[in-house]
Amino acid sequence: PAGRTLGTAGRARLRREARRVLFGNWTGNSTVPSLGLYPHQWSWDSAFVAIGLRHLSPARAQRELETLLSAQWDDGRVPHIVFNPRVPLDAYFPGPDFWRTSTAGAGAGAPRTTETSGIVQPPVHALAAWLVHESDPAASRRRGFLARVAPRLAAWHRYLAAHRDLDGGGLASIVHPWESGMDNSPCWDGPLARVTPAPPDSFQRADLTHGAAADRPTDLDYGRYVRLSADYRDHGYRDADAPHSFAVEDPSFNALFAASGYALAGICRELGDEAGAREHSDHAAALTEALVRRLWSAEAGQFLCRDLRAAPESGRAGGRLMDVRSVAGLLPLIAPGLPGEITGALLRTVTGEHFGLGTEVRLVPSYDLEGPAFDPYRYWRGPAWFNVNWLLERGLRSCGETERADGLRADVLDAAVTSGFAEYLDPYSGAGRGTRDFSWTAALALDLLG
Ligand code: 9YW
Repeated sequence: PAGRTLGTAGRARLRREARRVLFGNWTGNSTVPSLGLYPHQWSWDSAFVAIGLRHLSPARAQRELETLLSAQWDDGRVPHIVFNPRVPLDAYFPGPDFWRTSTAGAGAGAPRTTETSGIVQPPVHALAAWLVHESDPAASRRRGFLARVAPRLAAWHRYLAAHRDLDGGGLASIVHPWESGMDNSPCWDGPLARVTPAPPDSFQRADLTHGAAADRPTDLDYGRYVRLSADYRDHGYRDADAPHSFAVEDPSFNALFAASGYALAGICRELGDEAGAREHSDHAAALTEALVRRLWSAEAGQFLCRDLRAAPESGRAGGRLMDVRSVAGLLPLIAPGLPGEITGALLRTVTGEHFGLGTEVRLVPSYDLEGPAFDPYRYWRGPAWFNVNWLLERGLRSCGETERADGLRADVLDAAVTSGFAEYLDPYSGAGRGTRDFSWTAALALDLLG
């Protein structure tokens, strides 16, 4: 379907509604992704939320990021969840009584007085901080926003570079599916098959109280998520000699790392730190080079995930590329400096039969429309997500694909408002799935409104 353009009244309604969602989900220091389903602060959600909040209140957007970064560990990791102590323990699983980071994570430098999870999410934060600054540079300078967050962002990037390059090839690895932000992507089916699930009676899911079972990960997935988290916790969340039975190089995580590296270079330059700027842009360029060297598949016409625990192909880098087409493999479109032939191939893939942009679908799906695991309803196994489509819109625009970017922008705006700011959509019909009044859907729609 062609892009639908919102009229003036539609735009005003979207702005009003997005504001209602974001202000309704604001807790005083940060924003919850959703009041019922996700009642704490999530790491990459907060970055996307700040990108939208900057249009309503740059001060609040700054605060959102500062709150998250204040829960940073001494080793530099930014936890994927920061728990709100006022929320009942059984409202979300796994909660603070499972992760127990203030005690179990003491050796890795977890905060003593704030409970967090022990894993991470994609590093979108420097990009968000830079966009928040740009929305009102005078207000940002007055509060010394960038000077405040820059050392924490630099420590975060150092953590990923120093502790998560598990194969020494220049990319950061994820050690849990939740770290990708795309929890039950079919990419994880292979690597997870080697993980012994925790017994079903050893934990109690809370998500099914708010979401339909058919839209969510399965109990077997959860058993494996729990096993991986518990093993890391029981190792004190230390990365040295960690027993990670799941270790994957994810193109989306690393593309966001590269984009944030360039943003961090911009932040350093603004602060007059030329050496820091050079360091971060050199590192971002090296990440892009490593993405191409380790994860590009010319045959697939997209990036693939590398399973570091699989038997290596002879003569190649560690582990094995997985022949599974996730939208994660298209997100390097946002990394500046990709070779032209790769950008061209990515554009062919996103508009081809596997992802259908501009032809069969309303928004780009999370996984291959023709893949054996495709399911239009189940979470990251097919549905279209707003953060992914926002990133693709940005990537298309940066490659000069203005018309396609404009079309996608119009479709995202229309889908956001007609679905009631759904968490995700059936990519064909555009019908909302998952929870409603979802924060990053509202935030990123607001950002695309401009
Ligand atoms: C869960 C909060 C998070 C997102 C993830 C998404 C989901 C948590 O929700 O994971 O319990 O399933 O997969 O990307 O950050 O919105």
